[in-house]
Amino acid sequence: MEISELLEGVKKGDRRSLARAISWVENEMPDYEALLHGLQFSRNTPVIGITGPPGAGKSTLINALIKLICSQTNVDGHPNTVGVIAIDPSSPFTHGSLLGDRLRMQEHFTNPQVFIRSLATRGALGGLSAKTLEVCDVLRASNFDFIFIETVGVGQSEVEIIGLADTVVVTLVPEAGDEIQALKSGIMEIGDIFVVNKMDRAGADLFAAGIIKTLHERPAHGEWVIPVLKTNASAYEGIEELLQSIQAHSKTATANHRLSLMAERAYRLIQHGRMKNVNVKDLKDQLKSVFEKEDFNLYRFVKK
Ligand SMILES: Nc1nc2c(ncn2[C@@H]2O[C@H](COP(=O)(O)OP(=O)(O)O)[C@@H](O)[C@H]2O)c(=O)[nH]1
Ligand SMILES: [Mg+2]
Repeated sequence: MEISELLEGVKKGDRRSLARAISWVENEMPDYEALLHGLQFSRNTPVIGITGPPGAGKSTLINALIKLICSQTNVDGHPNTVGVIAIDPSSPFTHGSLLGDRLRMQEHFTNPQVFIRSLATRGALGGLSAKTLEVCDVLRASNFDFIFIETVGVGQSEVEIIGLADTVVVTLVPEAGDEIQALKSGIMEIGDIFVVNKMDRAGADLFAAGIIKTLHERPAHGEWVIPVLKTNASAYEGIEELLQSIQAHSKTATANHRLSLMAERAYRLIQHGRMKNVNVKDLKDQLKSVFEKEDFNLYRFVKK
C-alpha cells in the first residue's frame, strides 16, 4: 500500500488503515518515518492519560467513559468517536493485564465509534514513551473526538505520561498503603484530576479527604483547582462528573502549556532517536579489546 493511501485512510478514521499504520510504527517497518512525517494534525483532539496502580480500575473507568462519550454527539452533530491506547508494561508485576484490559473493554471492540489498541512495551523503558507518542500521534492525525491512554503509574511510567497527555487523571483506590505509595511514587505531582475509584469500598471518603489535604499543601499551578472525584467505575457512578472535569480541564490549556508539552515531546523523540543504536551489550563488545589498555580513557571512548 502507498503511504499516501494509508495516510488518507488514517485521516478518515478507517480501521484497517489505522491498525496498519500503528503496526508500521510499532515495528519500525521501512518507511515508518515517512509515514510519521506525513501525518497532519488538523484537529486538536484531547489526549487524556489515565494512570494509577494496577487494579485501580483504569480499564473499567475508560470503559465507562467510552460508554458515556459514545452516547453523546460531537460539535458537528455526529456521534463521538474514541481512540484508546492501553500500555502494558510487560513486567511480572502487571503480568496478564493486557488480557484483563481486553476483557474490561471487550464490549467496545466491535463498536465502530471506538478504536482500541494495546501496546506491549517489551521492557523498553526509554522507548516506551517515544513509541507511545508516535502511536498516539497516528490517532491524533485521525478523526477521533477523544483519545485515552491507559498507563500503569508505577516507577518511571507515571512521569512519562506527562508529555503524552493533555490531561492526566490519576486513579487510586481506598486501600491502606495506597495513599502512602502514591505520595512516594511522585504520582501526586502529575495529576490534573484525581479519582478515588471503588468508592463502594469502606474508607473512600477518608481517603479522598487525605488526598485533598495533600494537594492543598502543594503550591497551586495556575488557575486550575485539582478536583478529587469519587467513582464506582463498575457501576458507572461518578462518570459524568469525571467527564465534565476532563472537558473543563481541556478548556484551561493555554498556548504556553501546549508549547511546554510540545517541547517535552520533542525532547523525548530526540532522546529516543539518539539512543536508538546504543545498548550495553554492544558497548561491552566494543570495550572488550580496549578497556584494559594503559591509555584507555572512558571519555574519549564515549565521544567516539
Ligand atoms: N468494587 C469495585 N470494583 C471495581 C471498580 N472499578 C473496577 N473494579 C474492579 O477492579 C478490578 C480491576 O479493574 P481494572 O479496570 O482491570 O483495573 P486496572 O488494572 O487499573 O485497569 C476488576 O475486577 C474490576 O471489575 C469499582 O468502582 N468498584
Ligand atoms: Mg487495565
